[in-house]
Amino acid sequence: MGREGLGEHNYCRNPDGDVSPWCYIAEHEDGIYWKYCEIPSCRMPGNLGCYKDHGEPPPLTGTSETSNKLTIQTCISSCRSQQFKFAGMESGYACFCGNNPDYWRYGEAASTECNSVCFGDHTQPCGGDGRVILFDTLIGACGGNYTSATAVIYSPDFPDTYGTGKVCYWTIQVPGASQIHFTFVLFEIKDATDMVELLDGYTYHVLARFNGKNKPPHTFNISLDFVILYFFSDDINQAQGFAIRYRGKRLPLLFLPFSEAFNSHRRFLNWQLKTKYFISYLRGVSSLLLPLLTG
Ligand SMILES: [Ca+2]
Repeated sequence: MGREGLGEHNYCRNPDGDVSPWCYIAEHEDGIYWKYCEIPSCRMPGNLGCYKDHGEPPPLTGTSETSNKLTIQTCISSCRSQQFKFAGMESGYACFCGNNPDYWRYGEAASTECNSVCFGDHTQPCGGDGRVILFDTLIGACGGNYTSATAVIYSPDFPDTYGTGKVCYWTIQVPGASQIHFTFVLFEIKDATDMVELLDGYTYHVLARFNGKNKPPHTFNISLDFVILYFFSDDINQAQGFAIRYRGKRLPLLFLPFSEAFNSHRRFLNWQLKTKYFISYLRGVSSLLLPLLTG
């Protein structure tokens, strides 16, 4: 990849939240162009990779269709609406859906072999000749429920621009977390009417609101185990949207704010007292029962 880049450096990077890192290259016919780089560990989460397809049967055996307007998200949306977990694009115009856990069975290929442009968006990769690029259909969904310790949530229709009139909610509830750490990997919203909000999952109180005028910090923490992510778009000025990573964090008692530490200490004292009373209660009961049983 570095050898193909402009100059001697390896300038593969991903400033625009694309499906893979990329770099500018010098093409003989077209002048300067860009290509995806082969760095599998740097793929966007949910891009499952590039796989070989020998045709019969294909890696995804649910349904398939072709379209000369294919984009990554038109295929993902079609598969998602049919309740499939995976979506795959091939040769720029073919879309496969399926739930096959063994989609890798013909072998993984270099991501550079899945560089055929999508017929509906020439900036997106839609597989290759005998190569299918696979995605989780959760990408670009309008809403969902997340309980895993960490995940990345994308704006609706990602990596296409988000649609008009979207109203989406995602619940993020991480059992046992004392706070949730958020990172905006990508934030591209052009106007002040489209917005991303974070709400307290218990009270629905708005904790933060970000839009094209009020951009979010790169990372921030919310001291809750239950947060709701909300997205709204109006009818004009659509954009790429966002990708936000969250990670639930457990803090040791030592690092909890004093009031929380005091509360857990008080709960512990309450528990000790209750246990003590319960033991006394059992003793009392047994002292009543004992004469009955022995008598
Ligand atoms: Ca707008």
